[in-house]
Amino acid sequence: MALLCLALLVAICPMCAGETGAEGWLRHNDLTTGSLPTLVAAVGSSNVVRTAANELVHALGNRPKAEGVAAQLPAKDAFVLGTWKDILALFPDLPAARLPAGDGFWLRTVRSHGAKYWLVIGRTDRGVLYGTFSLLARIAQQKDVTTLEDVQTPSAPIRWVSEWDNLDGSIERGYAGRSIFFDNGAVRADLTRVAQYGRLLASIEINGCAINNVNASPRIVAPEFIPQLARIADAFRPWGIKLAVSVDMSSPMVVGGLKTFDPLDPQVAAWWQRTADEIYKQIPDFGGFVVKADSEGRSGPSQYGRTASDAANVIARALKPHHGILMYRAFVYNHHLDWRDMKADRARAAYDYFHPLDGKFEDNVVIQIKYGPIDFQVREPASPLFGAMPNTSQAIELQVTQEYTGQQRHLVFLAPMWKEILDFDMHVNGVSAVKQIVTGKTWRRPLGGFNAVVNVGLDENWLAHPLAMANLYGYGRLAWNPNLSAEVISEEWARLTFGNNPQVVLTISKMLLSSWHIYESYTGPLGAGTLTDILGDHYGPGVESSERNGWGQWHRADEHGMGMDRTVATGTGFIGQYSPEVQKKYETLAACPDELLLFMHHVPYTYVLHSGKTVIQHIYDSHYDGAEQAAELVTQWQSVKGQIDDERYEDVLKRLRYQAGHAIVWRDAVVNWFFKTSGIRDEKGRVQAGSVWGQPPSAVLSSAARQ
Ligand code: GCV
Repeated sequence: MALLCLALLVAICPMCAGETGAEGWLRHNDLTTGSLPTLVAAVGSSNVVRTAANELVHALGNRPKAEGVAAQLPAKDAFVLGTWKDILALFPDLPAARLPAGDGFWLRTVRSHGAKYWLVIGRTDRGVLYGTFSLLARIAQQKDVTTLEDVQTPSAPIRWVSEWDNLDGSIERGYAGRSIFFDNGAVRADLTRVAQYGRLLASIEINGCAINNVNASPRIVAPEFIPQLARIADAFRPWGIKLAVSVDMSSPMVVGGLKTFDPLDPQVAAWWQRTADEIYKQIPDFGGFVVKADSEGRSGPSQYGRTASDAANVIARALKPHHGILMYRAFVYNHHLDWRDMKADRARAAYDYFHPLDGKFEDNVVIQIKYGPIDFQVREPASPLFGAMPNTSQAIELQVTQEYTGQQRHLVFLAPMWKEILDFDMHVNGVSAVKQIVTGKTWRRPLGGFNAVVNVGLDENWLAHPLAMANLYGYGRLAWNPNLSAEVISEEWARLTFGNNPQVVLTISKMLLSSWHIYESYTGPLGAGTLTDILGDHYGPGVESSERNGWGQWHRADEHGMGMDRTVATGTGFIGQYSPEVQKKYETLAACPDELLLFMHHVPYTYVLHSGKTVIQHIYDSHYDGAEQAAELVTQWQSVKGQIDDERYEDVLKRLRYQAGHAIVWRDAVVNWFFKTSGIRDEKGRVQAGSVWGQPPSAVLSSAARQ
């Protein structure tokens, strides 16, 4: 066993210099370390444990103390980091029963031979790294770490992120610059940012990253590309992040030169096997593949009359000998639906395709299901498919990248929305909240978990809006422990990102926690979907764009009323895809919650909600309230001036002012459209008389920016 005592290496924390946001929540510049040891001992030879030790040394670096390499446990107080078998050799009295499963960790203080030790123990080396980050986060939040006894176990084995990067360096739905992975058709020469991203991800216990667009270039698995992928895997490896890639079903033809990609063709199976073998030869810890097939024009098994299970299984079998995972996306739907057909319904698609295939997948296939049945809208019910595949492993797909939720130009903290979905009880098998299903608990599945689209870019602060990083942080924390509350997560993030000043923490947490509802109220009323330009860039108001096309994001608003009738009784029958208990919540107007009313029912504008308002008055009021609250975000932020660094203060202020202006643009476009369409007056008289009424959006935005 090697025991390495690391000297504290740096005298000055280099991150204190500027507040660019590059360090995210890992600034390490507010640490009170008075009573803590100055020595860090890494036990064993794992590179990941060494990464953990270096992180600790780096973070505590203002208290240098050279010790060099020691052959045995230091005779003085120290942090001691290692995997269970190595730590047990040094501390044989530790109770083995406490050891967590999977990538879990155990933080414990012990006294031995007159010294005190802060043990960071993992069953795996990743566990040691996660324990170290957890310890540092406590120190940074000024929590007492003089005595520790904490065991944490991850909720699920799959805690991945997905990047929609293209090989030319562009990013589909990327809002923070170009790809950190690719440029000009190849992997970048300089992968510094990849390693830095690995560090951020590891600190929130993410263990896999699929680096390319699910609309995948077949070239990603071409023989000449695999060595390039290996370089990315090398950059991630010290942080315990497994590399994964998205693959296109037609790869055996396009890259392999075969005449077919029929998943049942033996030559196709052999090609996938050869490809997987080659990848694992060069990247032994490769995570696996993500597949988008038969969706939005992508190639897929339907071209050969085959099913999703045929397609998934041929690839999964190739990965299986190497312990690789195949994430097959349930985002499969017909985007040429007939909008005149009142029974047609895109929301039904995932269940209709995948439920009949339950139990037909290899055991290393995971069906990756978007949280709602449409597409990352500001409000959707939980996908009914979560409750319909008891014999298949599942993962929930979330979207950190704010495609429909303001594109990182609006502040929208998504953890409260994700919590509502994760906590939603599908009533299928006793313990059956979505979080219990996707983590494999409900049906005792061996695999399961989380994958979120993130789309970080070369922008120094990763996601463009400094406050958008709360979403990445929140995603990781929930994937690790979906029982955490949005309140706890927002406070943790605010402390780690902006320091421990109570007023700053309170203000930022409050802003984060209110932001989803604010955005919802000026963009997507009562579950109608985000009323945005769905045919273009999914940004800004575009009420009409959802209708009269095959994409199926219909809200069916006309002069009489609004909403999709998805009832069993008179509608598309979508509600019938849920368990009887859930059907009861949605099928009748009396039971259906206001916030999902227009997702489930078509009603006249004069229909009276549980809130006591009519639908039309709710639309008017919520848009005015939302725009007002967006303006209040500016005022709230101004209260932290001088209490945080100027760089991030000014950056956020500028964005919030823009948001306030854009909320007015949204408000006016939406209320005007509904007034013109319904002919029903706003009972508060604002819709005709509003002071900015009729101004072009550019005028509203520039006047907001000047405020
Ligand atoms: C990567 C939506 C997005 C697409 C995305 C797709 C998907 O339709 O707008 O950009 O494609 O979802 O999740 O596959």
